[in-house]
Amino acid sequence: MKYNCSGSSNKYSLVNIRTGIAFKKIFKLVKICILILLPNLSFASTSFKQHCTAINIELQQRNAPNKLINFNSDKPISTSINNFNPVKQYSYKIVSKLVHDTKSFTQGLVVYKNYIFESVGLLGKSKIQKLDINTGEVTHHNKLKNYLFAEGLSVLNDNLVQLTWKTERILSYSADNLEKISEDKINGEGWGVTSVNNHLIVSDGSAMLQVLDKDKIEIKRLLVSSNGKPIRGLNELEYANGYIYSNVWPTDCIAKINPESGDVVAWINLEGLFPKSKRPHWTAILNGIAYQKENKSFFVTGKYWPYIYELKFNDLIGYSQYLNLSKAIINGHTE
Ligand SMILES: [Ca+2]
Repeated sequence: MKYNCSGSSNKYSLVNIRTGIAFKKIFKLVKICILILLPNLSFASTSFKQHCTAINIELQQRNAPNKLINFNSDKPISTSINNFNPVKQYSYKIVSKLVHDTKSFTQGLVVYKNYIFESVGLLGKSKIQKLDINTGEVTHHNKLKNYLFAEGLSVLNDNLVQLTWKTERILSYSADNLEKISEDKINGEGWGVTSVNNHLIVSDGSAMLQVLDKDKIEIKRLLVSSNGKPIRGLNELEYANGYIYSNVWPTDCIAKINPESGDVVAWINLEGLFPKSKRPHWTAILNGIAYQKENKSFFVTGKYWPYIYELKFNDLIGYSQYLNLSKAIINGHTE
């Protein structure tokens, strides 16, 4: 194409425009590189090392080997992100550590009457156990039938309730001695469970939580999203102080969820709690969250982890600023 520019000023304007376009393209490329590299740099500030974001979680789920699951009840994930607002990031403080059985494939954790109760999974190895809250020692346990794969655990009407993965059964136990009381039908896969006001909140690995009444009948569904993006892989749950806490498979991230809107209002990144280099298997992720009202403490552990950690959350460490950059790039503009 030949430009018919008679004046020198027009020529220079054209050069300036071309230079400006080139710089804009370079600037956009640099921004994309920063987005990809910065979260992984060891010297990056804490606010840039947030792996607990909708985008990073989706990436980890895609890259997880040997996926075990069917995400079966949520809508397809949208590729666009709207209504972007920075999501809070909380830090944590370790208050104490209790011994935890490294053979326990932890699927659920709950505190009740000053004991910790744990659900342990895998076919042929599933059980429920009661632990001393001061030492972590097992005081009682009850093994499940070999065909049941234990999942989440909570308390309803003073009894323990335990989900099973694909057998659509929910089991009830005495909190005193873990004797089985009843077994009921439940629909769909069972992953995590928590309770509030005689209702159960149940996850199935999708971005959708089911709310069940005391008779285990579904009365409501809640789509969980962060910045408008559904968060799939909701797993072990805990209700505390008006919010639902859920870890997100297969990460060590906990989402703090508004139970009315389903919005993730904060993330807690527990990746540093038990080093990945010491884990025996990629599935050895965080998968137990229990809240003790009296001390306002969270007890957390993971599959095969050697400790149950007593933690305090809350100190705000920042907002995931680079998410705004992600949004700009996804939407095709970087200004
Ligand atoms: Ca729990």
